[in-house]
Amino acid sequence: MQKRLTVMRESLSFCRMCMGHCGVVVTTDDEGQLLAIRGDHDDPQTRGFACFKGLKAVEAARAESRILRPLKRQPDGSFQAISAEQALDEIAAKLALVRDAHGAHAIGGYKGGGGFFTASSQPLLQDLLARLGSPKYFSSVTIDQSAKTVAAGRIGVWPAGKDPFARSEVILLVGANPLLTVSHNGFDTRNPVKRMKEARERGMKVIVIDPRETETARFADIHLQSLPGEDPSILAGLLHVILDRGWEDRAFVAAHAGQLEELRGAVAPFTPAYVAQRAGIAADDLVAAARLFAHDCSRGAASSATGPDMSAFCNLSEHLIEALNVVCGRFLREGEAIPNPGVLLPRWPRHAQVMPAGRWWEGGFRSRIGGYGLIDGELPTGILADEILEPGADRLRALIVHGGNPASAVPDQEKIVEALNSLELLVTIEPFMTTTAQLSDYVLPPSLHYERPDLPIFIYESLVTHAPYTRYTPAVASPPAGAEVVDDHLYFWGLARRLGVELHYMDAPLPMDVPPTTDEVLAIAARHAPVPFATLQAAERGIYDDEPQYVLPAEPGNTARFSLLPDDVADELAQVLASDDGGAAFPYRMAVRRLRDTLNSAGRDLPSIRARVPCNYAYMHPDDMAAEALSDGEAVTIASAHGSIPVRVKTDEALRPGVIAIPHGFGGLPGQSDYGAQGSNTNLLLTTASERASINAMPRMSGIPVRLARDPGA
Ligand SMILES: Nc1nc2c(c(=O)[nH]1)N[C@H]1C(S)=C(S)[C@@H](COP(=O)(O)OP(=O)(O)OC[C@H]3O[C@@H](n4cnc5c(=O)[nH]c(N)nc54)[C@H](O)[C@@H]3O)O[C@H]1N2
Ligand SMILES: Nc1nc2c(c(=O)[nH]1)N[C@H]1C(S)=C(S)[C@@H](COP(=O)(O)OP(=O)(O)OC[C@H]3O[C@@H](n4cnc5c(=O)[nH]c(N)nc54)[C@H](O)[C@@H]3O)O[C@H]1N2
Ligand code: SF4
Ligand SMILES: [Mo]
Repeated sequence: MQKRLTVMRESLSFCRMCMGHCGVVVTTDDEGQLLAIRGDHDDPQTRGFACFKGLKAVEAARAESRILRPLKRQPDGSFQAISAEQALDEIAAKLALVRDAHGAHAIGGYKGGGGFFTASSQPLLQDLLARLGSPKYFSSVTIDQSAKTVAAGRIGVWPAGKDPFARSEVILLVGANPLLTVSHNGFDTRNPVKRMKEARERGMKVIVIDPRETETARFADIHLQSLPGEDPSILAGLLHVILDRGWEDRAFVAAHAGQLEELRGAVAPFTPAYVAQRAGIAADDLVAAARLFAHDCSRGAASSATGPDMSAFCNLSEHLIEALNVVCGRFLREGEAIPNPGVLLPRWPRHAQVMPAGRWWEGGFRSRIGGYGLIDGELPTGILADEILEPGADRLRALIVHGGNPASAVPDQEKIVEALNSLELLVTIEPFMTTTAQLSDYVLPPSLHYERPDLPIFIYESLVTHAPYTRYTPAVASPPAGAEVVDDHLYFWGLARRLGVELHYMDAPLPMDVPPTTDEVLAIAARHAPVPFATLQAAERGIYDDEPQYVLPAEPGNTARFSLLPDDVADELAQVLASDDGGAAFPYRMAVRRLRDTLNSAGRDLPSIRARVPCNYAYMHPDDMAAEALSDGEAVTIASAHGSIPVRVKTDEALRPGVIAIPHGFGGLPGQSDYGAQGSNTNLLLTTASERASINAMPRMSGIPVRLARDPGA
């Protein structure tokens, strides 16, 4: 028998699993099937970097567990493959019934990370709901870092942006590990280890506030290894020291900030001694951090990631981080070049002036649940379960999930799963049988990233890409033979057409007679690019926008100011002073942390990822392990005031004593989870009832008081 010759083809593309957007070289066979992926050493942005989980895209595309045809749940709970046309007909008919019986408000949607990283479809769930007349749009953003939006809405915005990473003498990172997560708006994450080394070589100082000596903290000049949940005190303490010693940027504050004296008064109780005792750090280190940031250096901003934004008083922490930047004047000034003024997004004039606090959530739709308003056009996911469960005319009865896994990702897993189970219709656009897919009436499988043309996550381009750069990728691989998968946007288009509404991509109406190709949609996304779409498509490793944009002088007569201490912020600071640590019943604090080889709950079906990370460990400092007489791998139960989970413990010398760090995204459905095979879901320890933040309903997800018990069954 003659051996069949396989023609291999190499194409350039970029990974779209996380903000890293690593440039890669993809190898496919003569049928377009993925054979291999490697980092592209000639990529101008990421210079060869690519991570383990990103490179597992080959395995994901060809996985046995990948869903290749639309699935419909049967009365016995099993799933049957049906055609996409049948699935869309049935889903649209059911949505129409719900709309006719209960109004459009009964239909909602939740978008997760998979939906955000699909440029041709990322705004479409929200648009479909808006066209139907429903404000019930939720996303993973409000169980992530929406505190940043709240802070901007309470303190104000400097449209020119903060001091860029490349020009910083110092950066202050609060609860962020960009060297591992390749994700951060104050750090250059294009090959982050390389960028950190280069920045250190040019002399940039690094201050880190984190309970763990993370991959990032290892580069720090000062590491405040604090207890989780104490950022409000630490940040108020830094402001206290700075204002007390007169290290603020007086000219900037005089010109652009209001309520400095009120802020000074409010942070006065947060003396170094008080903060040290609360946060478990040395008072001298706090003063040293304030000195390095505010006195010794004059450029470079404070920024954060999930650590403070998932802990109690998240909105206050973010406010204080921004207050540090305001008080120290860490913003681009008139005449300076903006690192990435927007390549795909339209440019707009950036004046050296403040856009005053907008408090956008105070106008517009308000939920009957807690009176919460919209954060950046979204309802907070912290109330999603209540929106479904709470009886009443406005009850949510049908939910479309786009590239997300709320059954695993949303705090208080029991409650969110009960809510998802009680829906009249749950539809999930998702390539794998996630916990959410298991609960769904229909699962609609999309093509995976190398199988579709795409752009980077351009809605955040100025934050993510620290250069005026963008790129396009064509589809470089084909879905497996026989697969009935389409690019995500076609599912939204198919539903919109059947429901008789005209779908828009951003502001542009999509043709509703013939389904738009992915490139047609991307051309709309790229309509503001400096080159025609065809030129962008032809540029294999992307394009730069050579036209610099400079910060303009303030507009004449502009007197807008940052609000350093609005009343609600003052109230929250007072509440911090009155708060305690959970008491002796809960001697440890649980902290969030992420793992290098997994991305939230995604990829858990892949054998190679399972082999590396079979379950999530509870990481503890060796002293705590010794005090509890525990050794690596021993089974314990971790309990909060809300729930408990089984886990195995593992020593982590990088952690501070008193803290237990457990990664999220593991475990199956409540009651059906096998720890050894799946790990445990930390959202069973959390509640969305009593520990929801004001304004964005952010549940407390880190700094949770917990106790540990030996597992009697182990
Ligand atoms: N306890 C606790 N809970 C947390 C967190 C925590 O730290 N602790 N972190 C929170 C954070 S920051 C986030 S962002 C959320 C994440 O919340 P989600 O985004 O809801 O959860 P993921 O597990 O990231 O799910 C993404 C899904 O997208 C799918 N997907 C991948 N590619 C595509 C695609 O091309 N199209 C489609 N349609 N789907 C695709 C993946 O298979 C995966 O199932 O979780 C939050 N939950
Ligand atoms: N490998 C990998 N990369 C990812 C992800 C992943 O799951 N895996 N997820 C992606 C997503 S959705 C997101 S949102 C980003 C998140 O990106 P990061 O926020 O950088 O994620 P973490 O590694 O969890 O870093 C949070 C840090 O906060 C610390 N911390 C915990 N509690 C507190 C606290 O109360 N205060 C302070 N100061 N620190 C605290 C933790 O020790 C940890 O080092 O990462 C993205 N990238
Ligand atoms: S860091 Fe990993 S997951 Fe993120 S874009 Fe790069 S290869 Fe993909
Ligand atoms: Mo996230």
